[in-house]
Amino acid sequence: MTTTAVAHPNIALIKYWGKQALPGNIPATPSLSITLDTLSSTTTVSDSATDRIVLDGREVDDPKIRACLTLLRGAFDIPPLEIVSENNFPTAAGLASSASGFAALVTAVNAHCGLKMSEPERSVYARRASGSAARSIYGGFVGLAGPDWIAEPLLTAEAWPLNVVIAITDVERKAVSSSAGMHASEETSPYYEPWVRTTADDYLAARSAVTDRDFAALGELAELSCLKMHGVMQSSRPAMIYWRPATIACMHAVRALRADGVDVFFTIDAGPQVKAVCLPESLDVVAARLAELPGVLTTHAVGLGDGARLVTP
Ligand code: 2P0
Repeated sequence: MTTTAVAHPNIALIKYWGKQALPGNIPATPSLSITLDTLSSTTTVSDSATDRIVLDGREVDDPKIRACLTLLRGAFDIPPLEIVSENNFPTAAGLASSASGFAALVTAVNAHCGLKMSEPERSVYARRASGSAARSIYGGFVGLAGPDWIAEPLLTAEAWPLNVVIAITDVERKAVSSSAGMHASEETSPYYEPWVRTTADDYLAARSAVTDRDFAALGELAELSCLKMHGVMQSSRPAMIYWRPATIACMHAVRALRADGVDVFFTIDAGPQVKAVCLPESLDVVAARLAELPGVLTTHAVGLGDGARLVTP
């Protein structure tokens, strides 16, 4: 018997960067994300003589997946498993494959082994594997905030169907993992403390903007959160400078489009790609403008999608 689950990556509009000095991979900052459609991780779990992990066709010994299984086995009786996971987007492209991967893994193991976990419980195990994965349990707009740090669905994809144009500006794998980068920021950035202190207000304002479907307010907060996070990254030792010339060109292009009355804003994660979030009527003009910029290698236009779910009965 095999069990298959699918989950999508999410993009944080209010960013998670930094962890609390507590066990359980607890973020230092609340975050608010949109779950995408089209891009997905598909994870199939089956019984096996020993644990076996196959990622995108290659058998791997992935310490984060092992740690996730160990954590689940601390609470549940789980036999040795074969885990086969495929992303339909390049892992190297900086599109948060750990978020969709762990949301799909926890969902598949939960069903396969009859663990009977609720969505909030799955969100906690996904978060402990990778903070952003907590959010991919749900679709649409999702919050992740204290005191419990369990993801919370805020608005469905259908309720506010935004689009995202992802501009790929570099396909090299990132040099520093997010966990290591966050640790460097916690230890060395003079802006880390004010970053953490001010994120709660950004989160609450963004939450209201989502509830009110106020695109301009959400966009202003999202760009602010993105640039503040990159300010922390760039002021860490060693500095994390994720932007390429094309990354900056995309930011200016988005701002120029907005000055011309197009509803669009940008966000950038721990990598060089730019995600331009727009209303459906602006999708074509945003995609065309970003695609023509020098240094933009490819663009992907996607919509908002659903949470992690089973694809087998
Ligand atoms: C986010 N990022 O909110 C932020 C913005 C990257 C930049 O969550 O250490 O891979 O596994 O909990 O989830 C990436 O961090 O970190 C991330 P871990 P994760 O989407």
